[in-house]
Amino acid sequence: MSDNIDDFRQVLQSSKKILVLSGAGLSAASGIPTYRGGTGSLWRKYDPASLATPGAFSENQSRVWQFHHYRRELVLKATPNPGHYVLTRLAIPSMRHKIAPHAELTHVTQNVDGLLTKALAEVQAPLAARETPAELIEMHGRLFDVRCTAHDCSYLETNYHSPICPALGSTESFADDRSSEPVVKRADLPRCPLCGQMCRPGVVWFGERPHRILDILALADQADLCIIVGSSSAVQPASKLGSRVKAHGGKVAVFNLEPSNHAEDADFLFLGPCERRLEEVFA
Ligand code: BJW
Ligand code: ZN
Repeated sequence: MSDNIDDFRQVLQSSKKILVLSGAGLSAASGIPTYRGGTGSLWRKYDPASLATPGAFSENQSRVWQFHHYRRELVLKATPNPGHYVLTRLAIPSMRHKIAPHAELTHVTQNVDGLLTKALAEVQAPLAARETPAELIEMHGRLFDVRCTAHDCSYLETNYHSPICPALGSTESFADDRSSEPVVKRADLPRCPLCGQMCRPGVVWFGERPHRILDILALADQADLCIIVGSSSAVQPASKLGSRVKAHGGKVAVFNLEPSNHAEDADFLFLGPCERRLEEVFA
């Protein structure tokens, strides 16, 4: 395992297929709490992962919607950080050219916050000719997608309203309260405009199938370099991608505050805040 930047740059120069996998640590410097570890990952008294299941939603739609409302509002105010911009520039062929001249690149993110898409819009705006950027796969869905829970209804919308509905807006003053919790009536939670059933956040919960998983596994089977940024690698199937790349002889580079699970697979380990380390390594 190495932290030698020159050696890593040589690997970049010769790579033909690069897979970037990002996690919550990438957005930490934008003020979005991570799911595990660190201070501030609890919401009220709840572990966010305990709210990320279909069971938690059917048991308490009010609580799960309040959690999502809280994070929607946080993300609406957030801006991308230098880590998002480095990875976004890497996704634009002419900007990647000197660093990884022969590479196709795909960015798979576990993040649901949409900050990479925001960064892309900003990076692309001043470009004279708009280039097709590398594909971004949001494998755990999007915080601003809202979909109907009825089995026979396929309603899906992207919704940036703040608040998403008046009743959730009035729960904000409880955001940091660990002792009491308002209850929002089912009828006042987001409903489907087509069939009137309850809507749910368009994110992937535990036990649900991540988006484009077969494509993602195929990308890992072909990648000669996997760059894993700010993920604890605690959640499958994302946690398996590094070892999948290693299994056919590809290299793995990890950017994290601490040696995460993936560090065992890492050929390169760049410890420290990724928003700083990415800038240094991809300068
Ligand atoms: C920094 C930093 C800085 C901080 N710089 N670094 C038993 C029962 C039921 C299910 C299972 C089971 N055993 C296994 C499973 C499968 C399950 C799973 O893995 N569970 C384990 C937890 C046990 N997985 C699933 O169910 C997945 N689906 C699935 O497997 O389907 C089956 C299938 C697979 C393949 C083919 C076909 C079918 C679905 C997982 C869904 C995850 N959903 C969530 C919630 C999203 C919605 C929401 O927001 O509410 O996604 S959970 C949460 O964890 C979120 C994240 O995307 C995901 C990963 O977290 P991430 O990104 O790694 O963040 P953290 O917080 O864990 O780590 C942050 C890291 O950053 C840390 O390492 C820090 O050090 C670092 N860091 N600041 C650099 N500045
Ligand atoms: Zn519906």
